Amino acid sequence: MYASRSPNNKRYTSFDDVLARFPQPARDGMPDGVIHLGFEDREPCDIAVESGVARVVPSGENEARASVRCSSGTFLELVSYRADFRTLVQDGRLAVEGDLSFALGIYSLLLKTNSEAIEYFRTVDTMPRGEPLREVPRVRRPTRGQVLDVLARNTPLIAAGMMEDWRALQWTPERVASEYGDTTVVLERQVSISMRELVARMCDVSPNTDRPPYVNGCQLPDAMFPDVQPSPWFSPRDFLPPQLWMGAAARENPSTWLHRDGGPVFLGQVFGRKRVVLFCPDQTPYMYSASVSLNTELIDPDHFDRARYPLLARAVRTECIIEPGDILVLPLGWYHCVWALSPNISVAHVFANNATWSG
Ligand SMILES: O=C(O)CCC(=O)C(=O)O
Repeated sequence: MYASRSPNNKRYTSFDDVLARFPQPARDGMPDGVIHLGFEDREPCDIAVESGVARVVPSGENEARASVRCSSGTFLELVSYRADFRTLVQDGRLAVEGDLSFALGIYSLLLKTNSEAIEYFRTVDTMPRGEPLREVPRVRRPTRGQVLDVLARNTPLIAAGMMEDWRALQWTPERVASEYGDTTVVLERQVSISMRELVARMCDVSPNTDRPPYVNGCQLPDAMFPDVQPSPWFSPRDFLPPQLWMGAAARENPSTWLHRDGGPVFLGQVFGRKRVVLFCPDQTPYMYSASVSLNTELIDPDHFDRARYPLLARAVRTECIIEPGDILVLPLGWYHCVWALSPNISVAHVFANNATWSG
């Protein structure tokens, strides 16, 4: 599937393409409600979730559980994986009111049930494989050919020694606070915080804190861009803007819950160590993912309700530890759950879109 560039492109070209996606099944567990999409440059649109189905309904007739305001161009960028939700909110290009989780649920519905994406997931979920992977191979300075090979075989790899030209490898929380202290980043639930305050809070966490502050993939602030290099193997155009993952260890809890992403991920470890638990896409039958999608109901594969999720006990997992200078190459469809083992900084590059990858 990585052998050639697909002529098809997952990008929506018009708002009518978005509307054509409805009706469609809502995600498992999504509550009923209406989202009001108010555009600066076109008619508003309301989408309702009722009894597990999302459909377009006449605008303004129902009380909205959440409402979003932006230009239609921004909206198309957002749902085409061309812009990051948090960054748009932070930049004031998109405003959300009401139930944020509901708004994010609708957003993920638009992103993730795209028929091409479903086809990609189906392909990796069902491709023939040999023995389960016992250990993630660590390769020093793999070539582009080696990386293409692991992507084609859909197996992960730890690439060591590829970040030597990242100035970010010199980052420590203290250094980041002193160089980028006024820079704002976004924590979970859209809370903005200055880097200075984040570092102060993450370095002052009691070992018993279950959920210390964690920046979960917000767009790397512009000021920090020059310190990281895009993947050495591909063009910067193939990636979403780099994402920052930064914070303290959360006792036994994962820093980032179990999930999989819309494209292969290159997770560059900058400071501290991380434990990553991985499940191959062929384990999907045991993962309680809502049909073929990115999300699973499970959030922590170490602690879960065995009566409710009995199949997870059958899933084969692989674990690895990544250290500063490692890039974890995660091909499409691999579920991953991540624990920061200490104060931690990572930068991820995610393929923007399988279909526009220009290998
Ligand atoms: O480093 C983390 O906490 C999570 C990274 C991740 O899940 C991702 O890049 O998809």
